[in-house]
Amino acid sequence: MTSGPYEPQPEDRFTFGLWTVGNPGRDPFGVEVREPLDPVDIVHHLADIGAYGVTLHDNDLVPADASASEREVLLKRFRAALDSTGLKVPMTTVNLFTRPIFKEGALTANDPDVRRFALAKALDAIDLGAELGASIFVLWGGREGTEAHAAKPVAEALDRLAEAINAMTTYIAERNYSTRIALEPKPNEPRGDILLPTVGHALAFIESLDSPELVGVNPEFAHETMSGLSFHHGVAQALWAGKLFHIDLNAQRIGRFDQDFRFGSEEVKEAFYLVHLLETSGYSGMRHFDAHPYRTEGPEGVWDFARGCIRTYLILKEKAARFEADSEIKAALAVARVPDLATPTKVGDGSAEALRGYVKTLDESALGRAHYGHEQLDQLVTELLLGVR
Ligand code: GCO
Ligand code: MN
Ligand code: MN
Repeated sequence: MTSGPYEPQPEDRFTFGLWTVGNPGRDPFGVEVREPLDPVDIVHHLADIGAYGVTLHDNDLVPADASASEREVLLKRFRAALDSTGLKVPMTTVNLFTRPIFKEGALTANDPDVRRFALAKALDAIDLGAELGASIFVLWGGREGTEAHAAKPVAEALDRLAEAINAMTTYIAERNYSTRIALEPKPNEPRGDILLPTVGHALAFIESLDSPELVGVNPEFAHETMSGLSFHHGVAQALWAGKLFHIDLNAQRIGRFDQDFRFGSEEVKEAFYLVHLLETSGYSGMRHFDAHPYRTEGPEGVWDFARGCIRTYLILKEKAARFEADSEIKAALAVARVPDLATPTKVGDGSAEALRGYVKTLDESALGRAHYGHEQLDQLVTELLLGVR
């Protein structure tokens, strides 16, 4: 499956979480259907399919109850696998959602002792990431939210979240780490409502922090789609703000549970616009897959899933290049006046007088009669994706 033009290259920067290919298929209605995978085997398999790196939660690699010497043994084995395959660990994260202590929240729990516990765990995970050479630390607040809304005033919870992230950036600076933090928005699941539900909420929150330059976002396809939003719009705004530190790729249909499907398996057009955006924007970060194989799959299906994520990305990357080169599409973009969006609105010296004088020369009804050819443009994109151009 990975032959020909869709063979991944290291510069494609494809990465997978240990918890993605290693997902045992548990869901709210059913138990595990696959055996746990050894992180070392995952590293070797990922290298075989052409991935650039692997990512992890602290406890994907080091169980919470491991002693210091057990931690060293696990890390040594894992490092040996990285060294022999050349795989990198560009991102690590912290599990602040599985254990019972986090049921009411972690960094925004009402109980200060739970918050202290969560913050200490996050600082330990930042150390682990630095030890493994990761430059991005993802923070996903899965439990930071509510069902019973009376139980958590949002503004105070945001104060506590900001306090925790400020403590993390202070720690990063004290230790001279090169780590940057990427906040991962999600609207719901597992909580009824989660704080920082969308990319937009996260971008606004970041500006209130002590070291906003160290904090960006890790948008996820499924999460923005769950909110009914266009994923590539959110990613475009994150890029525009200089805040796209990392990205989680998967697939999701609007209005469904958190599906975490193989990249490109749903919403193909949206996936195309996303890949086109990443590939034309100069984004140099990871293409990270945070998805799960279907629960129907056994051990081989897991790798069909992983190869499928990469292959679909590369196919869409090729489509993006064709989009750029297609002369009919270029002409349709001109009809849609896309190139003119780059022209500043300002007239003359930028004064209101210059603007008003200019507007007097315009013919409103002529402007109102303009057509933009969007049907033709969108049909061309549709045909490109359907493989007939
Ligand atoms: C989810 C999230 C997680 C996070 C991961 C990193 O919906 O479960 O996407 O997979 O990305 O925990 O913190
Ligand atoms: Mn998710
Ligand atoms: Mn994610």
